[in-house]
Amino acid sequence: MSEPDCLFCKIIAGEVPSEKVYEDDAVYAFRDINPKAKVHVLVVPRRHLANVAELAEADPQLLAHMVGVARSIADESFHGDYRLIFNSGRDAGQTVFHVHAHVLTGEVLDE
Ligand code: IU
Repeated sequence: MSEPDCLFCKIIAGEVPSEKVYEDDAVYAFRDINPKAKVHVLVVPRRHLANVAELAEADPQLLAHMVGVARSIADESFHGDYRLIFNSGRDAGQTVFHVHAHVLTGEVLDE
């Protein structure tokens, strides 16, 4: 289920270092190296799927679980408010083709 050339598969496997925030059987969450908010965490399913549409089709419960993890991170680091972003496709800014949710929280966010 992991792809040999995928950066996030390597991070999940511990082959590339990351600052872990949370993990369970289904997801791994770590701090983005280039944070766009005081708290910027990437929530990544262990299962390698390319984008959010593929994930929603293959395993909608896993997508729902990721949303729950995002909410928990926001509960712990702020008062529960957060922005959740899935870039999907190169022209939308996706650079890593292993689906991930950007969780932005920890401060009042600009619009
Ligand atoms: P994107 O939605 O595919 O653009 O998000 C990829 C994110 O992965 C981006 O915000 C990067 O800063 C982040 N990232 C990282 O956290 N660690 C890395 O080693 C690399 C990218 I390369």
